Amino acid sequence: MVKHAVEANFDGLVGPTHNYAGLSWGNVASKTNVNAVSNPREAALQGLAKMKRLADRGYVQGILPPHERPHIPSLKALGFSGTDAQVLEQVATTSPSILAAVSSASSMWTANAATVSPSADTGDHRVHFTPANLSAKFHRSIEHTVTGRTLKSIFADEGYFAHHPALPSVSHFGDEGAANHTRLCGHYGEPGVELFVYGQVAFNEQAPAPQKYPARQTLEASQAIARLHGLKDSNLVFAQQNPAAIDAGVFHNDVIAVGNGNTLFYHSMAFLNEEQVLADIRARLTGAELEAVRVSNADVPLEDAVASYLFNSQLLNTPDGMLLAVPGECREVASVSKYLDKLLDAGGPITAVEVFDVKQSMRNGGGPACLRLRVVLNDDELQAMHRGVLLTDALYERLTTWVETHYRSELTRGDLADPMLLDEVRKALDELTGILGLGSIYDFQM
Ligand code: SUG
Repeated sequence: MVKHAVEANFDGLVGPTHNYAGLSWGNVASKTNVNAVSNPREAALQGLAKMKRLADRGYVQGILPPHERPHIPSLKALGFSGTDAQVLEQVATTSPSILAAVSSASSMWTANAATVSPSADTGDHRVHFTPANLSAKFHRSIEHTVTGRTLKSIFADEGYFAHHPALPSVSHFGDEGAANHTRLCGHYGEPGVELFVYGQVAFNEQAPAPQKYPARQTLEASQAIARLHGLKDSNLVFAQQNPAAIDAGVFHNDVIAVGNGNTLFYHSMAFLNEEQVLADIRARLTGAELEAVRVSNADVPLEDAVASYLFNSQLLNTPDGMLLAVPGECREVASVSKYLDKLLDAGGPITAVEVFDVKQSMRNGGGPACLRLRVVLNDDELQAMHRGVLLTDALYERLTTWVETHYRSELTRGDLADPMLLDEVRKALDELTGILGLGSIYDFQM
């Protein structure tokens, strides 16, 4: 019997060290805004406001906490030594780029936190989680340990939830999590089609690959996750991202496509072999017909898709159809704004468009969809998880006050070596694990 299930969205709470360090080659916004002055307080409040608006609409909205940054254990592993203040001083003087990397608040983009397969799809009928190794970028490769601890703390009941360690942290198994994974289905509680999109085949140097920017996800990583999660061939599609799109700044598939339910909203340049991808999905999707909403390059040129992050929108069920929750930048790019008006007139599955302001995150290449990890949960699983991380009015108020108390409103690269900043972060995060009831998840708490 099909169980009733919902899609819960777990947004990353932006951390107190949110800054613009230009760390992501291949991510246009990250490079464009390098050294801009950031506003961590505004960034966190923008994220909370997005969560609140969606929670108010009745969506199940969860929170994943930020990570401890600057991350002193990573610096010690690289040979910096002494007290925390001495470590910070040494790294700031000799290797400021390493300090920037271990200070990034990049765990906010929880679409990259993990790949999650709902229990309706998996071999043992538990929800499976694999934190992404994020091995393509050093600053992100240090996220998976704490991500794994957090997910285990929230989804602790082994009767319902299964946790795998991140894949081996080498380029052959480069894995960027749910940003390259979309699930299509009739109802959330029914078996779905898990679409894994990869940028490169690691063990075949002859296979098509981008020329300019790195492909962060390999086919081999996607296949490994499908095996670990016990997914069946009949529910799986592996699709290669168009290398030309990666070279135009589409560093994750969720910058050019988003799926929900029976609907895949995508740009004509998203996939290397578009027709085959659609045919593969159609052949496997049961209980619903695929609605393919294709945006042509004539309507929205690829560079406008990248600049506006049109496809990094959340696609959400409503009683009347689907809501596309777009970043504000979509109304600032003429072709995209025009397209959105046309989309609403077209009478397709997407029946509403709403704008969300996440500008602080957008300047680092993270739109509304990057900021959330989707976890499909049936009613029993929703009851079994730790509910202290689900947003309520009271929790929203509490977290807003927490941000206002602990966060700075200006941060530059020069501030990252300030030992006071590290103290502020630890104090704030210690309080946060208490607020969320998560127990000890950070290294400084162990
Ligand atoms: O990995 N930016 C992130 C953005 C991640 C967006 N996520 C998804 N598309 N799902 C990245 O490139 C920039 C940090 C800096 O430059 O300071 C950064 O890490």
